[in-house]
This record gives sequence, C-alpha cells and structure tokens, in this order.
Amino acid sequence: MKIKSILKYSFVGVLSMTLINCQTDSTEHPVVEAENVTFEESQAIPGSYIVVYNDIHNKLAPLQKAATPEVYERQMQDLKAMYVEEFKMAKLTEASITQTFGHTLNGFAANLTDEQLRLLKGDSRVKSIERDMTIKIAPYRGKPGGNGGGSSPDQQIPYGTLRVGGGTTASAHTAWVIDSGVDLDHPDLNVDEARSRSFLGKNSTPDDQNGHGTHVAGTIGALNNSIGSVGVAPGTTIVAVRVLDRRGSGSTSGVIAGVDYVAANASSNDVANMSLGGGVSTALDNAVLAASSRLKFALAAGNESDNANNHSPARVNGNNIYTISAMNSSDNWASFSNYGSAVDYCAPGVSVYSTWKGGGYNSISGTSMAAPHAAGVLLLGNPSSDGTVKGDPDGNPDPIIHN
Ligand SMILES: [Ca+2]
Ligand SMILES: [Ca+2]
Ligand SMILES: [Ca+2]
Repeated sequence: MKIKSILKYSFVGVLSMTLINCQTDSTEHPVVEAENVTFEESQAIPGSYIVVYNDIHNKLAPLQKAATPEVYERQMQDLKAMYVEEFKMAKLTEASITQTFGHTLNGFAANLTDEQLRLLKGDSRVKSIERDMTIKIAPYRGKPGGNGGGSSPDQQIPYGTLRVGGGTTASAHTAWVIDSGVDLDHPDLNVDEARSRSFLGKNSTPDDQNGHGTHVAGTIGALNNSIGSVGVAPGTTIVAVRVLDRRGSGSTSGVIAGVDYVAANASSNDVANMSLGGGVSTALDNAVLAASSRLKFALAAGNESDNANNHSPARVNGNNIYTISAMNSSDNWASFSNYGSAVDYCAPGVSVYSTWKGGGYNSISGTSMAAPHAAGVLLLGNPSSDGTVKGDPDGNPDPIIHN
C-alpha cells in the first residue's frame, strides 16, 4: 500500500493511530502544499477547501456572542450570504458552502472547482486556503461494542475519578463535548439536548452513534446515583457537539465548525473537551486558540507515542488550553501517550470505565479518556496537581491533574 496517512484525524483511542511518523517516502507521493499546510493528497477530501477570509475592506463587524443556537444559525446564514456576494467573481453559491465560521476564524468551507480555487487563491480578500481533510474512526483496544444498555449495573466509582479528586460535586458550568455526539437520553448523564448540535449536515442528530463521545461525557459528568459510573464533576450539564459520525468519519471543516459553535455559545468557565486529533491543521489550531479566549479547552495529547507538537489541536498552547497525556491506575505512563512541551498535565487514560451509547457502559483506553478527567477538574475550578507521572518519556514528568 503506497498511500501514507500523515494527516488523518482519528479518535484518540489506543490503536487509533494515524501515524504522522509513518511517512517515509514522501518523494514517491506528491505532497501538496496549500499556504502553510502540508499534507498528502490521499488525506484530502476531493474538492473541499477551508477558505479563511481576509477582511481588507472592513466588511465584517465582529459577531456578538450568540444568545441561543438559533441566533448562531442566523449569524452563519447571513455570513454565508455575504461570502457568496463577496466572491461573486468565483461563482460561489450557497449550495457549495458546507460550513461557515465567524467566531473563531472568518471564513468558510466549500466545494470548489479548480477554476474557482484558482480565482480565490489570486484574491487578496482570501487570507489562506487549506484543503479539507478526512477524519476517520480508529479501532479501540478492549471492548469496542460496550454494554449495549438494557441493564443498569450497580454504581462503581472509577479509579480515575478518585485519582483526580472528583466524584462529589457538579459544576455550575457547562461541558461542551466536541466528539461523536453523546447518548442524549443516557440515564447516567445530564445532557442539554436544546444546545446540542451536529455538524455532519442538515438534519443529522447530535445523538452518539459510536460510543466514544458518550464515554468522554461520562468521565466528565456521569451522575452520582445508584447505577453505572461517576464522573469527575457528577451531574454537570453536557452539550453534545457532534463532528464525527458512527464510523468516526468527519472533516477538519466540521471540527472547526463545532469549535466555532462552542465559542459562540459558551460562557467563560465552561470547558470544551476535544478527544480527537491528527496531523497539523493551521486553521484548526487557530480556531481553538481563538475560542480559548471565551472558554477553557481540554485536549487529548494523542496516542501516537509521538511528540504532541506534531499534532493538531494537541500542539496549541494558551492560558486556557490544557493538553493532557495519559497514565494508568498506578501513575505509570501509558505507552501510547504523546508527550513533549505542549503537554500541561497527565490524567488517567488506561482502562477507564464510563458511559457508552445506547444507555450502556464500557472500559476503554486512550488520551481520549485522560482529557475528560482534566475537563472535569477544570469545571470545578482552577486545577492543582498531585505528584507527577512515572516514566514520562520526555524526561520532564507531567504533573497529575487534581481538583
Ligand atoms: Ca452513576
Ligand atoms: Ca500546552
Ligand atoms: Ca512531559
């Protein structure tokens, strides 16, 4: 197989790895460069581009924070109409625009012909163009199917919830889970369905068809009742921001749209969790950095056993951005975890018990599972730490996050 996956998004679960470092023969395959982003043709979504707008004529007033999701949708509709008008010369149509961004990046994703691409590239009102890339699910180690629901197991407090000093108090703030959706009616979760959204196209549901997003949600806020699991901040309001489908397929543009929606609707002290990642996307990095002025972010470091600086959005640094590596129940480094200077804290990420789609439960591993422990701590206030992880491969042991 000649095709190398260097910049494919994937869920951050063990073995989920789309290895950026498996690129060994880039001379053999043409590497396309668009602006400051490098990727292989094979990972690009044919004809789909992320266009960042350069407002040289000051046509865009900064958008007001959206009071409701409906306000946000109207803002995006107006913006889309503006971009169609602005780029009339490239015959841009509303139908060709697949996502619109206005709170983090100014711009849009669109399906473009080669001629449209040429016209936009030569236009000073365009700041940058990135090719849109595929997000794909990766297999989980362990029990990918989970417990499909029906039964209500006796409650157990996961080791990770205890290790980070959680399990007792709900946060008054909101957890925004940018993932495969969340099981909206899971009996062990408090999901705000009204603010939950899917960015997988018109009429798609924010209900989790995969399990991964529900697992993340449970680690943050599974209820302290009599059944199942207990999250770090049990009972905290969860909003599902679905950017990955039941197979884990999505796009960079969809993830950016999710981040933009969260930035538009969140309150400060809210926390967004992003347990996904891949190679480098400057547009996604910039979106997360911009959104971090409005709320906090917990980011999975990634599972490539690689430097997190090679992966977006893990590599983004900022005051409100926490990149999280993974360890096991004995505070030992998880061999799959990414490392390096971008990492801020370590958290439990091996054999983590949590909620699953269809009212179920599952135990899985990954920095995907570590990040929501940090999200839970951040929802409870400023984080502290309790010791450092043993065996950190970068020689600078990450502090273990603690409430
Ligand atoms: Ca419970
Ligand atoms: Ca960092
Ligand atoms: Ca370290």
